[in-house]
Amino acid sequence: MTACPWDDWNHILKIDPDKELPEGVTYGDLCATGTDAIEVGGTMGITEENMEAVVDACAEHDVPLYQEPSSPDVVIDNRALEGYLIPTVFNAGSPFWITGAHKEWVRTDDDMDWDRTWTEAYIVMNPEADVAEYTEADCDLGPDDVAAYAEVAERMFGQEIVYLEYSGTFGDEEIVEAAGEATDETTLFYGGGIHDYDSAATMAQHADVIVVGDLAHEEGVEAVRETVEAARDA
Ligand code: 1GP
Repeated sequence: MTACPWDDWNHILKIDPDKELPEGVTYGDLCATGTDAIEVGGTMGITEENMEAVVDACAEHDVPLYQEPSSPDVVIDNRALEGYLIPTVFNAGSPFWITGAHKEWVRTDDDMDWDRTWTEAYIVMNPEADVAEYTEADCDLGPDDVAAYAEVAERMFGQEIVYLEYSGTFGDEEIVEAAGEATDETTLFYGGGIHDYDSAATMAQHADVIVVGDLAHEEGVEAVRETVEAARDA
C-alpha cells in the first residue's frame, strides 16, 4: 500500500453540519484542538449548503479537511478539501450502501477527482444509530465476525481504512481489539461514544485512529482536547 496521510494520524474530529456547536464555540476553536484531521459529515439532514458552510468555516484554519458524504447528492466541490472519504458499509443489508450509491455517483459525475477520493470500509455496530437503520446493517456481530470483516476489507478488497463505527455509543473493547489484531497495514478507525481522556485512551490502544463526533457538539473544546491528548499518549 502507498503511504497515506492517515498513517500518521491518531485523532479525527468529525463535525456534523446538521448539529449545532455549544454556546460560544466556533469551528476555529475546534480546528485548534490539535486533532489530526477534520471529517465533515453526518447521516441525517445533510445538504450541500450546510456542508459548504462548515467547510468554509474550517477552511482558514490549519488542519486537513475531508468530506465524508452520506450520499452522492451532498458531495461538494470545494478546494479547501484535501479530499473525500467515502463510506462503504461492509455489513449493510442493502447493497446500495456497499456499492450502489457509489455507482450512482460515478455514473452521474463525469469529472471524478480520483486523486482525492478514498474509501472507508465501515463496519456499523450500534443498531440504534441512524446509520445502522439507514443501511439496514447487521450489527449482531461477535469479535470473530468483525475481525473477519476487517480482514476481508484489507486482504480481499484492498481497503486502506477500516472504520469500526459505534456512533452514539461506546463500543465493546474486545471487538475493537479483535479488529485491531486482524488488520495489518490497513489503518483502523474507531468511532463511537468517546467522551473523555479514559474512553479515548481505551480505544486508542486498539485502533490506529480514534474518531470523536458528538462530544464536540455537546461539550466543546476542552473535552475534545482531552481526547486528542489521550490519542497521542496511546
Ligand atoms: C460518528 O464515529 C463517529 O460517525 C463518532 O461517534 O458521535 O459517538 O463520537 P460519536
